[in-house]
Amino acid sequence: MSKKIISLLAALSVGISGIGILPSGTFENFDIKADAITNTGGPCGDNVNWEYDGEGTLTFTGTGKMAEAKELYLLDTGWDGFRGVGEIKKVVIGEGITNIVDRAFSTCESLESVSIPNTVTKIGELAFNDCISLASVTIPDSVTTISARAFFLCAKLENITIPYTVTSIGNKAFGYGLSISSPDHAVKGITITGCNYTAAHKYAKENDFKFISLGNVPGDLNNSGTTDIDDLVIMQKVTAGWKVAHNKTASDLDGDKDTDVDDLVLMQKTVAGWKIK
Ligand SMILES: [Ca+2]
Ligand SMILES: [Ca+2]
Repeated sequence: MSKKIISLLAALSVGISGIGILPSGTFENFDIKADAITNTGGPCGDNVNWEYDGEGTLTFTGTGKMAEAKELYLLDTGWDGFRGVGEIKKVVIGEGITNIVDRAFSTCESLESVSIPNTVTKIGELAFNDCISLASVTIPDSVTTISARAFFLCAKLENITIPYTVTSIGNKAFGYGLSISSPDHAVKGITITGCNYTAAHKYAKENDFKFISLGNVPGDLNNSGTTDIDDLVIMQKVTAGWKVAHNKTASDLDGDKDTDVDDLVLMQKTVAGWKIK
């Protein structure tokens, strides 16, 4: 679908919402009440609201899930009229919100900064598609899934750090699309920073992108990209004095340059699901 058509649909959407006849059921998981919609804010989930300040900042507040838009190509959100050049420059997603929906900020061509809280676990498909002004993004370590083409056509996004909590990265999630006419070309200078053997490492390898290693995931003694019961078993043997092959930098969890029972305790907590800083 051409950009002109998308813009037209967006404009229509705003027009419709402005005169209060937006049909209910626009979102799959949320039954919109037409009278609750204004062209500067409204609900987009059971407990999530959006608000546009008219000066470039789109803010989301609340808790839980943002609602998914229903149609594949219709952007279908209340803020559609502010996509495109010259409008949304900054997106602030409030602490407590757990996802960024598919196509949430697709074609927000002036978007320069986005704040993602460490409650978000999933970044949806095409969420930041064609955000041509976006030069940096911080992915918090709450995120586990970055969906296909999440940052597609973000030609300025050359450096991206992926936390080891991310276990799934979709096709062309980032690093692709210098322009709409060359969607298969890698972004110049694309560099991924992350831990060895993780989804980030695999994505960099598969796409032949430069990878800057942050070392193993803390506690990943067997180079699997995750820290789990297998690593704990190795750690128990190491701290009991056995000679077992393992990644020595990953075993020193508290950073005191030695591997001992303190590290074993931290490892037990990690494997039990505690977040160790
Ligand atoms: Ca491991
Ligand atoms: Ca130690």
